[in-house]
Amino acid sequence: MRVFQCAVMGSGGVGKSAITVRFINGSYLEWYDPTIEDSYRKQFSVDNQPCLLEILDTAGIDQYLTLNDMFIRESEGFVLVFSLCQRDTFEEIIRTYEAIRRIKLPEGNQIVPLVIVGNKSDLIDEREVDSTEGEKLAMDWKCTYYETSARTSTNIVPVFEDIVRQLRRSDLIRRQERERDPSHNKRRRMKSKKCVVL
Ligand SMILES: Nc1nc2c(ncn2[C@@H]2O[C@H](COP(=O)(O)OP(=O)(O)O)[C@@H](O)[C@H]2O)c(=O)[nH]1
Ligand SMILES: [Mg+2]
Repeated sequence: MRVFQCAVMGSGGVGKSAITVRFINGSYLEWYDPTIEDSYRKQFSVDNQPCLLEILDTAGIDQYLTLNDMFIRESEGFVLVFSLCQRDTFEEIIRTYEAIRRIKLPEGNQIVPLVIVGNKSDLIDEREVDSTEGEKLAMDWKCTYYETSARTSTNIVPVFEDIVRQLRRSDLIRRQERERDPSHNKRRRMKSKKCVVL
């Protein structure tokens, strides 16, 4: 089965691990080691079709920017998480999005499967980012926006179903491009030959 690769990115403390683990095994732990980077695989069904999703829960350590670039290169889809209770984390996903565009679009990708997630929706009184701001960003980036709570398990599954739908759509577009223009693939391969020195 085709394995879709997606990365969960965003500032430290926004709930990337809580969201990922909630989706993978349904549990919620108050504390995860923030430095741990882990990848998980889950088989589930989206629109009555089975799929296999590999999720990389990044540690989001800002000083390792080159590492972030490597995750972006290796991933096909992105879940960009910010905390609804911390405005600076909303600004941070804009910077991550710019890095994704810089890396992904020159590789010949027309669109990048992406979901924006505003997490901690259960902390109603502490909200610093309005729903309309997330929705506007999603409109600008032509992607989708969800408000989640890993604590109450709100909207967690829809986030991952959505990224799978986008990944399938992007596969389909690529297949159609290939059928229309067989030399397209060769050009893409030539363009993407790169050497990364870390
Ligand atoms: N109230 C609330 N707290 C959350 C939620 N998601 C995560 N947290 C808490 O936020 C802190 C950071 O979560 P974590 O998943 O480790 O963040 P990461 O650094 O982005 O992986 C932990 O104390 C979590 O318990 C949520 O939806 N609601
Ligand atoms: Mg974490």
